[in-house]
Amino acid sequence: MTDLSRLSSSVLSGDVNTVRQLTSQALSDGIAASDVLALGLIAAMDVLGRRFGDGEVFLPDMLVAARAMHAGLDMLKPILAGAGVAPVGRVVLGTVRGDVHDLGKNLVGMMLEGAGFAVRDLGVDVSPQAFVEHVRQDGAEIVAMSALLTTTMPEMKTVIDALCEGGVRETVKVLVGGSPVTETFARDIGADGFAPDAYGAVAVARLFVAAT
Ligand code: B12
Repeated sequence: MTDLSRLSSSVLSGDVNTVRQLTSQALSDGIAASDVLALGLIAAMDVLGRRFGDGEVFLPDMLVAARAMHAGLDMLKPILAGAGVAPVGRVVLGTVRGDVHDLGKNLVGMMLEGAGFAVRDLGVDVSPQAFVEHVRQDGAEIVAMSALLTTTMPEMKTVIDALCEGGVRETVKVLVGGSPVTETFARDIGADGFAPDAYGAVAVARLFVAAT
């Protein structure tokens, strides 16, 4: 049976080839993709965050590890996302302006796709105008925003203001998340929902579409 802690270590050391090999092996061993994700890939990012906070690792280490995590994520994506499911709702997703963290956002996108949502991923460093334009273009029911920095969290409120000014606030539900974001913050900025992780994001998005 594949040792998922070895997968975590490979992510931490940025060993892309071993990450691919162990991810593939874990799946062949019958380990659920969600466990490979949580116990192998995300676990590594948690360790990395602590080490970065303690000054033990630096930005280049984080970039190298993030690239390795992406290699594993790419292999899990088709499994987590499922196939051929009719869209249950349309989501415009992005990491807010000034913020380039995208691993969590990508997971949220994958899980939503897996739950049958059509997801327009605008990427990172997304301007408020881009959110508004794509809500209009796609006729989306949900805007999902990610922020990983305390300095970029206020951008979420700027996007909500832009949705109001653009006359589309009433047509969408706003879902926010990212490690520094809290339920209280979400309420304070006038978002409709918050979830602490990608699984929670799906649960809230389902409630949103059920209510429309
Ligand atoms: C990898 C990483 C990077 C990579 C990002 C690569 C990439 N492609 O994403 C790089 C090296 C680029 C980077 C840069 C920086 N980083 Co950085 N980074 C991290 C690290 C180690 C991991 C983040 C991560 O990917 N976690 C794994 C994912 C899966 O978790 P997640 O993002 O939290 O997402 C989950 C939930 O939050 C939620 N979620 C996320 N988005 C959404 C959206 C919705 C709608 C919902 C419902 C839920 C949801 O669901 C996700 C899945 O369960 C964190 C530490 C940490 N452990 O968080 C620091 C961290 C976020 N970074 C930090 C900092 C300071 C920076 C820099 C400013 C460093 C610098 N001095 O330049 C820059 C900023 C660059 C910028 N302008 O954005 C700080 C932020 C501190 C703060 N409170 O503001 C952290 C916390 C590190 C630390 N301990 O200090 N970083």
